Amino acid sequence: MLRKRSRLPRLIAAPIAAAALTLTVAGHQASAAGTGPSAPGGAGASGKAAAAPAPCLAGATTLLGDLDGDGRPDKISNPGHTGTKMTVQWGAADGTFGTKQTVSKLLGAKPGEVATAAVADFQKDGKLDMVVNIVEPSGVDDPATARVADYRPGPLKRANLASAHARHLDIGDSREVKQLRIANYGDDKYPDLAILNNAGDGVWDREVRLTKARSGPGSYDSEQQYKYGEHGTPAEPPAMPSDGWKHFYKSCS
Ligand SMILES: [Ca+2]
Ligand SMILES: [Ca+2]
Repeated sequence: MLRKRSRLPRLIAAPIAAAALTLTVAGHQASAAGTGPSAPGGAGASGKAAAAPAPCLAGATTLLGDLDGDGRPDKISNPGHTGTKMTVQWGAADGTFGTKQTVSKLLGAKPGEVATAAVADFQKDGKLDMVVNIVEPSGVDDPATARVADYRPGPLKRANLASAHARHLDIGDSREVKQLRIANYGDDKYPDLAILNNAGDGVWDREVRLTKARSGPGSYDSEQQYKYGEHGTPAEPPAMPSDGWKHFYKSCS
């Protein structure tokens, strides 16, 4: 018993020394990789966490910014600023962009449904976020309500634009959303939302959702609506902002 014990330290000593050597080598490699100019090899996780460049505009209706969180800019196009014809092209490692994919299809809109989206970095964490609304228009005066209405903070999944932190947004609870646009209300640094909707009985509204620091677009607020909202009709719809992206993002060139 005693003899066995006395030999124990020596038996353990060798493995410990080996382990210490391994740690030293690993530590050296890690620091060497960290000091490299690009360190692309690094641990996979650290590569993924690399910050993407700030979003920028490649034209009035085209935003370059990281939507899926891989650190590479993706290309988001929003013809007419309406949010109804938005497309995404995922950025590749060599700086090119993949084929255009319609946001409507990625979101899984069904036949007859209209998908509307607005993209900006609402909480200013460097990753683009998306507001989505999916509704089957009523075709009559009575507004249809949304099947899906979410605020989806980035990163979003490439396959279906899902977010791990998506939350319901009340934009489609009682109104039929026609357009979603980025807007600037209150003049802080957080992008806000302007919504064109069918409110029923021949009334089309511009509704607003203001963004608070780091929380994304808020709920309906009658004071903000009174201050920034507007009524109209299908024939004379309320004015909608088209300079939201331009206000918050600089040109890429
Ligand atoms: Ca990306
Ligand atoms: Ca964000």
